[in-house]
Amino acid sequence: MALQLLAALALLTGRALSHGGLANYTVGETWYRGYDPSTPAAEQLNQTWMIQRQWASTDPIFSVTSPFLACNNPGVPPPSYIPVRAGDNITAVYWYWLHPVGPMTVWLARCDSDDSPGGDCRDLDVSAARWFKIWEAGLLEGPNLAEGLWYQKGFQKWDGSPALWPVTIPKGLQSGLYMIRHEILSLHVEFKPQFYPECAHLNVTGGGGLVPPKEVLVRFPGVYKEDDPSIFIDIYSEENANRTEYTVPGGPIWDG
Ligand SMILES: *[C@@H]1O[C@H](CO)[C@@H](O)[C@H](O)[C@H]1NC(C)=O
Ligand SMILES: *[C@@H]1O[C@H](CO)[C@@H](O)[C@H](O)[C@H]1NC(C)=O
Ligand SMILES: *[C@@H]1O[C@H](CO)[C@@H](O)[C@H](O)[C@H]1NC(C)=O
Ligand SMILES: *[C@@H]1O[C@H](CO)[C@@H](O)[C@H](O)[C@H]1NC(C)=O
Ligand SMILES: *[C@@H]1O[C@H](CO)[C@@H](O)[C@H](O)[C@H]1NC(C)=O
Ligand SMILES: [Cu+2]
Repeated sequence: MALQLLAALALLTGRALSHGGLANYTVGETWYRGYDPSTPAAEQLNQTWMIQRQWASTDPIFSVTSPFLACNNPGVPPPSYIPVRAGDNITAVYWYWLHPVGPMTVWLARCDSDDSPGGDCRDLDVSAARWFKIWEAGLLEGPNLAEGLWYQKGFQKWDGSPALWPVTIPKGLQSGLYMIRHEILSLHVEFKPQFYPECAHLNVTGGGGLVPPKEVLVRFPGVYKEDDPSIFIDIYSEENANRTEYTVPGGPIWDG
């Protein structure tokens, strides 16, 4: 059944069967086009409409210490920003997504912070940035990790149409320039986690005075550890056969 589905999807979309990624963003009715690894880079990089950091392929990042864990490979910054009001939703639009298991998280990092005053997100070193998690979802329900319903399985349509992932920009967040980082972590291969991060530049307006506390700020790479049982895991193992709890890695959520 899985193979038939994959074949059907390949026909429907006409795309090579591989992994996937975050294609576009919407805020309200406005669409913001992201980077497309199947279109020549020269037609996209530095275009005034570009708001997403470059991800050159749909391949995952396999290492928690990869320099590309923050914003994918190579992560070339775009010139523009997605304007969004604090408290509004931004929706990530994925091409069909085919992996069912693992957590999904959304992170922000201030570009013009004390660390980089007046900073443009173009100049931000995303591996040195201080990220905070604003959203997460893991195992929603089900008998165990392998067969349960994860958000990752639930958000995709399974019919070849794009998958939508909305999150709310914290209402009280201080206005300013931020990076937004969406990460899907796929755990369907034993002890071989696959990270799919994509980053875009945000111009947040209408916010409050809230700044996340130091305790929730993390770095990529850095926050994930080799021995984290939520990351290096065999979901099919006997010991996980009845497990219905899963802790999303990366620490607590700060959502204002
Ligand atoms: C994009 O702009 C940057 C900064 O001006 C420049 O270094 C880079 O070569 C440009 N890249 C392309 C593909 O034009
Ligand atoms: C993303 O936007 C591009 C350009 O408008 C469009 O060709 C593509 O179909 C969109 N992808 C998804 C998954 O919506
Ligand atoms: C806004 O995002 C939240 C958080 O994901 C979601 O629960 C809600 O349904 C979204 N609202 C809209 C209108 O998409
Ligand atoms: C961010 O938005 C504000 C308010 O619209 C605008 O004045 C400012 O120029 C924007 N900054 C960037 C870098 O786009
Ligand atoms: C899982 O549950 C089944 C059915 O109740 C039981 O037979 C099995 O021993 C349990 N396995 C573990 C590892 O607890
Ligand atoms: Cu994949």
